Parts: sequence; C-alpha cells; structure tokens
Amino acid sequence: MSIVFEKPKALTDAQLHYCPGCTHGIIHRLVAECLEELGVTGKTIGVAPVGCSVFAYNYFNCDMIQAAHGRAPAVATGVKRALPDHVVFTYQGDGDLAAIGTAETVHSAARGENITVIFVNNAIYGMTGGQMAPTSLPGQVTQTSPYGRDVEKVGYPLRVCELLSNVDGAGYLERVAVNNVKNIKNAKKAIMKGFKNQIEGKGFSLIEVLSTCPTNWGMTPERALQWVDEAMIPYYPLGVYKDKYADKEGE
Ligand SMILES: Cc1ncc(C[n+]2csc(CCOP(=O)(O)OP(=O)(O)O)c2C)c(N)n1
Ligand code: SF4
Repeated sequence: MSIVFEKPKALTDAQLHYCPGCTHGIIHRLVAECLEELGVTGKTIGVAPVGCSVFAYNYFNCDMIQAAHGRAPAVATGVKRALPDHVVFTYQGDGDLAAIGTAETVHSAARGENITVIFVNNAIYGMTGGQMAPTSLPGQVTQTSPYGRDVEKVGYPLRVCELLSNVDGAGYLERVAVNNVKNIKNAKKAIMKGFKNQIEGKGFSLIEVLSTCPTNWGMTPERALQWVDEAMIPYYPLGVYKDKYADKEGE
C-alpha cells in the first residue's frame, strides 16, 4: 500500500502538548512541510518564543534556540548575521511578538533583517491562563477584561501587518488564517513565500496567522473555528499588506 499522507520529517516524533482544537499544531505542520519541500531542514535554525509554543524546540526537527519573551527577532538577527547561509525563522505568539517584543519586531523589520517571522495571533495570552493581549478584540472577554475589552480604558488592538506596512525595511507581510481548508492552503502558500524570500535574500518577511485558543476563549474547538470567521477576520482582514518585490517578479 502506498503512503499518501504522512507527518513531515521536519517534525520530530514528540507528541504535541497543545489543547484539543488548538491550531498551533496546524501551523507547526505547515512550517515543517515548507522546510521539507524546500529541502532546507538540515540548515534551518528556528527561534522558539515564550508562550504555549515554547516547546516548539522539541517539535521542529531542525536546530532550535529559545529566546527570552519577545526577543526572538533580535536572537534571529544575530544568528542570521553570523550564519547567513542558514534559514532562520521565529515562531511567536501575539503576547510575545506584539506586547513585550514590539520593539524587537519593529526594529528587525526596519533593519530589513533577512529572516522569516511566523506570528501566531490568537487574540489572547494562552499559556498564562487567558489574559488580555494587545490583539484581544474590542469587547472580548478575557481573564483581565471580564466585562469585555473596553477600548476607552485599555486602548485598541494592534494590527501588526498594517503597522509594519509603514516600515520601509519590511519586505513581505501577509495575514492568513487556519480555520478551514481553503485558509490553511493559503496559509501554506504565504509561509512558503516567506521562506523563499529569505532564501532569495529578499529581507524581512512576516506571516501573521490567525489561530484559535478554544481553552481560553471558553469555546468548543468547532465554535472557535467559527469565531475566527465571525470576529477575528472582520477586525484582522486577510491578505497581503506589503510585497516589496511583487512588481519586479512580474518583469
Ligand atoms: C519577561 C517575561 N514576562 C512575562 C512572562 C510571562 N508570560 C509567559 S507566556 C506569556 C504570554 C504568552 O502569550 P502569547 O505570546 O500570545 O502566546 P500563546 O501562549 O497564546 O501561544 C507571558 C506574559 C515571561 N515568561 N517572561
Ligand atoms: S492554551 Fe490556547 S494557545 Fe495554548 S495550547 Fe491551549 S488552546 Fe492552544
């Protein structure tokens, strides 16, 4: 019998610890498929964040480093500059990338570092028990906004792709989601492009992936997938926010 579907070799055999219905696992798989299809697993260095995906260093079958909370793009900068022939990516949640790591994110983009950033936006601090994140939606109930996020008191959510689209050094910015098959296929294309850009020396790429946290959203896995469509995508529209080389590719 021929094998038609199997786990990418760029993932280890470790069992993922994510909650049922959490889409971190789907995003791991997409990243691993891209590394394998590009044939670069053996020369890839990933930078794991602090957050639910901290154990990414156990799951990706490439060299991994774990950065302090929010510092992954700074660590990736050093690694990529020291080893420019390697493929370097960060994998970060929204608490990691858009709160404590905002400065590292903006400045690595401004410097046009030749790295690939996988930004997992689940609109909440997952690992620490569901506190409000910079990306929590207006009105969203979290452990620290029990009456819903009040933008008059705590401000508005950060839209990272839109924010970075004004940063000259950023090369490629796309927002995708992994809540249905069509979106997962598009997400893979975007992640693949993010890695290809780096291999072609095109500078800073960030792929924002809208992801679920059924546990802290207080939803079933199925309801969480629907909530991405109903609440997240309207606030965080999917699409390409910047592609510096798009015009030149067609020439
Ligand atoms: C310097 C520092 N500050 C705060 C924390 C606590 N902390 C750990 S994970 C986390 C938030 C993680 O949320 P996110 O990045 O959105 O990832 P998720 O768990 O949702 O995937 C925080 C605040 C820490 N470990 N280190
Ligand atoms: S707490 Fe949320 S983000 Fe973390 S593993 Fe569970 S569902 Fe996923």
